[in-house]
Amino acid sequence: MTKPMPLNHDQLQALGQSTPEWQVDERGLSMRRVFLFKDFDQAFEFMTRVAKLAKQQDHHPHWSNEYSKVEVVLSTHEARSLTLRDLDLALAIDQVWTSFNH
Ligand code: H2B
Repeated sequence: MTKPMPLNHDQLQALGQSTPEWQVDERGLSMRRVFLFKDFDQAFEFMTRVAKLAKQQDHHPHWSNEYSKVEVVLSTHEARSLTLRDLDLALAIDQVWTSFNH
């Protein structure tokens, strides 16, 4: 796989439009979204589905779970920044969230 490049200014602007629910940190190095579910089972089911996506995309979230809350932070370690890999995973995670019965 080619080395991922940090997103440039225009790409960061576009990111805000395609994934508006995600907060990009002030230096443009990571993006974060919190997901709230009915209970732990739902949250864990969501994480299971996201874990499969992460495996498919060979790109992995930094995340935490406490009962019904899942916090996801995306960043590309290799680039020490946000890259298109984060955007792709964020879009896929948003689809999982949309398909969820929350
Ligand atoms: N996930 C994230 N978030 N950043 C990376 O740079 C990364 C990864 N690198 N998952 C991948 C795996 C890399 O280690 C493999 C070899 O492609």
